[in-house]
Amino acid sequence: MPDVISADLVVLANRLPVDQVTEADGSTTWRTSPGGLVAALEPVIREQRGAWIGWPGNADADIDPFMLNGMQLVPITLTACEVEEFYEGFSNASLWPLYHDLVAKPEFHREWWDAYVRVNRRFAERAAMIASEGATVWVHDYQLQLVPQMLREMRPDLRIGFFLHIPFPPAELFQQLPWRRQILEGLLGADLVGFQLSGAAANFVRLVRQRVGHRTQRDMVHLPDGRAVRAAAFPISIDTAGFTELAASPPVAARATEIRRMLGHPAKIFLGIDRLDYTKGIYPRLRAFAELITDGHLSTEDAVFVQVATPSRERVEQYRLLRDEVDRLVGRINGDLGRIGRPAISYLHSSYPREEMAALYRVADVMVVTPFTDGMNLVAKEYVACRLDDDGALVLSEFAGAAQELRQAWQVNPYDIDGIKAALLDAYHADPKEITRRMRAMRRTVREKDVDAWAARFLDELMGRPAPRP
Ligand code: GDG
Repeated sequence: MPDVISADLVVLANRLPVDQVTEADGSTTWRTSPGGLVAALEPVIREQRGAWIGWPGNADADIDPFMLNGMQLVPITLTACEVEEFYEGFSNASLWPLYHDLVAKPEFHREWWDAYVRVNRRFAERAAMIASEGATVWVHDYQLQLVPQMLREMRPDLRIGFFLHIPFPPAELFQQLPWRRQILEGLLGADLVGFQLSGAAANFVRLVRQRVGHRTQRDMVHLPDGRAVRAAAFPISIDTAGFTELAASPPVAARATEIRRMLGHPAKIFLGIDRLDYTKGIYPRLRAFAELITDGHLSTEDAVFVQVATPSRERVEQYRLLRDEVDRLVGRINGDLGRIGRPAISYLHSSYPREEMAALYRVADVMVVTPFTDGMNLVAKEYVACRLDDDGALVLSEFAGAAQELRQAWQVNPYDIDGIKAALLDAYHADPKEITRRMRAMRRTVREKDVDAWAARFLDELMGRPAPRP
């Protein structure tokens, strides 16, 4: 492999933190994708001469490593068949539904598993090749759970951390996985295994005790070779200062005013922003809102619901079905309840720049986040960060990880449509003083606990683990 520079810090994630863009003259360049993870890790990686290993997003792309914004980016090639079996198959049609409480039914296929093992090994081999002696390696998420063990076998001198961005299921569900033991052993290759919530860490430790038979003590797993692995919670967050600054910028403020005008100045704007995913609970929230209109509690003059559903995993069957289901629901609601120029739901199946997201957060009086289950949910935190005047009501599923920190939200059970209706109405009619009291407390939380603090806490903890014994 040409021109790889050895690195003291190596991050592995399914995707590289960049998107390929085509310029006006037809040439292609790379642009950093605007996620919080990238914002948090970019300065650390730059400072430590670090590298990021990931898939560039196109099948069969064979791209040499390159530098961007002080990060060394190392693309991993996936064939079209691997995209189908490793990414769409095992990652998103086996693990994703299994880890999300069976909201959809997971499918298990042995050839998907074989591709998962093969691709995990490719990532591990690449990391083994570029990590410098004694380097720190941070592996991310459910697509790469076998990497820690594979990498430890190749390079016992490394410090290895793993962070799971999605929920870790209780034993009763995890046990369905035909390759449950391999996944647990894969994760145990790390020195530190991080989860969003302490309940997930406890699930993991319990499963390791039951299924692999290792001795455990509180949050520690003791392996027969004398190594100890710590499992703990590190709730992720957002680039709070970045979002607040963006929301405060004059173009975003002007755009927020324009959006309200274009929606016809309703008394209140409700907002949902999600990847179009069956875990996000889009259906029950739209039904709840529609029923409030049908029941006469709200009218289309009082309220409009703006729902942004960002296209996601469109080649996976369950996601196609979901899209049809939401399309039908929105069509029916608007057909039944809308009037000319006044739809009940303004539905946008599209992805937007960050500025537009910030303008939407600024203009929304009631933000509705109702996942059936969610590792954290950053959208809820982003909304809070953008509420510069300490106003705005957040209706939040109690099954989102964020509910443990954003306690002042109107919390709901997403399976209980009457409960969602009651919370929406309560948030709609809430006294401004009450709204401010709640929002102020939540703003303090996201200010104090931002994504930089999250990354620093994880890396400090990882560096503080006993030095590996090569
Ligand atoms: C996984 C876990 C965990 C969405 N649409 C657009 C857009 N977004 C951005 C949001 C937000 C992010 O995508 C979505 O993050 P979430 O946390 O809400 O959900 P997942 O994608 O499922 O993320 C989740 C997270 O990992 C981090 O650990 O919290 O539980 O499932 O940042 O703003 N951004 C732009 N345009 C869009 O149209 N620019």
